[in-house]
Amino acid sequence: MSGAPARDAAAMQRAALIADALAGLSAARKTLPCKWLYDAEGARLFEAITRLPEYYPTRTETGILTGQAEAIAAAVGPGAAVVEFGPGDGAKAALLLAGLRAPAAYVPVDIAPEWLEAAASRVAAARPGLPVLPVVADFTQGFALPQRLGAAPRLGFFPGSTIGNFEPAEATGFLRRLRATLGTGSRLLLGADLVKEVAVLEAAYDDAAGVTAAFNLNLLHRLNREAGAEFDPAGFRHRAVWNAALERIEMHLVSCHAQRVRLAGREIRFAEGETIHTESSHKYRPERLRALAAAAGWQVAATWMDPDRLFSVWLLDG
Ligand code: AVI
Repeated sequence: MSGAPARDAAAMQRAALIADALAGLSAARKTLPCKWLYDAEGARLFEAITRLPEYYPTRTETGILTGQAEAIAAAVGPGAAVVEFGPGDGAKAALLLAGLRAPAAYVPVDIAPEWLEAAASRVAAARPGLPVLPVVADFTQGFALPQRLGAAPRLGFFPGSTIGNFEPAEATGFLRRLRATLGTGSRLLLGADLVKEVAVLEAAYDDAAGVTAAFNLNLLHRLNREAGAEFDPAGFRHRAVWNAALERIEMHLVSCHAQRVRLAGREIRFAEGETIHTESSHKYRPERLRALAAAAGWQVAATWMDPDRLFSVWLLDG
């Protein structure tokens, strides 16, 4: 995108950010949708999080995809068209596609065209000759797959445990829409993080180097940059806490003192210790994940876990 369409898209994004911020920060319990964590700086910080010693999900899932490549390829079968939702840098797709038998195509789907380029070129390098057909779309909504896929069996790919960032009811709706997009008879390879010791979970979301804190606080910098807000990020601190009742890690920004912040012509008041809830990362027990999938019309075909049962990869039949 360039010129006027790019400016229009940026203006629409800014309007949506302001609307979400005003709605979320006017609520009795202040909240901001976690999708706004990912501007360019947020994406860079998230990339750094995935390499932290405390953040086990990425390396554990990668270990499963590598160690179980044969079993996954056998269960998926030959000729699959792999449709990845939110491919990031395409590293996991490259790993998956390297092991699959005669895949038909790779379709990375993302709302941001710049992400698609990175994924497309990494996969093209890992699997030369494989048709790579990027689609710019908001994959949380329905969208059309490229006609060129023909009758190739579809394998949706949603690694990384991003399913955990949805509220469970939203996750069901999302998985149902994926099934409608991919078509009946399709399959889905899904990564899901598992419930485990609280200390391990809290450390993964509050690392010693402070990268996750910077990732969370970047949301306030983003509101200042893009929405003309007047946050003093030094007046807030990062908190990651396990919510045992809802089996999720919550990220909050805690106001260090009573303060007032201007945002889009409004004044937002914070009491000392009041928080903005910025992200939930739900952790699943296998039986809950199975029930979630079933409620969305998917049946479990196979499950793979690491020996320490930190993380799980699921093959679902639609
Ligand atoms: C993208 N998502 C799966 C990450 C997670 O673990 O919930 C986002 C994240 N937030 C803090 N650290 C990582």
